[in-house]
Amino acid sequence: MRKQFLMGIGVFLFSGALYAGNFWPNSGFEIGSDGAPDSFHRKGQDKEMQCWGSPAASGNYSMGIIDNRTDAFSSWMSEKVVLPPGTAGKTVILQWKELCDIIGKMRLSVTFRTVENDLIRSASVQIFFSGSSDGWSTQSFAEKSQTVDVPADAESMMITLTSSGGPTATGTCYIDNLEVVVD
Ligand SMILES: [Ca+2]
Repeated sequence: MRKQFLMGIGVFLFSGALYAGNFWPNSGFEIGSDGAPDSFHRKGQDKEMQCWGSPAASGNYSMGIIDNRTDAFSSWMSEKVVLPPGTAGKTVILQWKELCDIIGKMRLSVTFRTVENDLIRSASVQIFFSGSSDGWSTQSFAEKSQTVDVPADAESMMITLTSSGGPTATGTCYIDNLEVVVD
């Protein structure tokens, strides 16, 4: 019941906000259950570091990591998202909003897999976060984007937010409005 209610709110809030052609599910992180947004699950050494809730750039939820340990890291790993037909071999644009204050590095990791579920290692992309994002002092999310080449033999894509840019990294990083469109 709660999930249906949230889905209704999500569609209402974001029907006009999403970029045309976005194929990443649950971009605003508003839909979820059991302490996690749909499409992502908890990974890493310390599963108490992940957070799902406020602050948010849209609606009531962002997805984040608050890492206060220099000896451990934490991650939110997405499920496999099947690429829309015709995406393989092209370039996609990742767009997201971030609110981060980090000592060391955290990162978004983008990976691709073949139809046989083999990781295409050469195509993996790491997008690093460090320091304070624009607007941190006023708790405003900064808008970011990054182009990523999709290998010709890719069938699916995964995105991971992790505080492992070295386990000594500490700080806070929230992301919201994570969208992927074909360039
Ligand atoms: Ca949101």
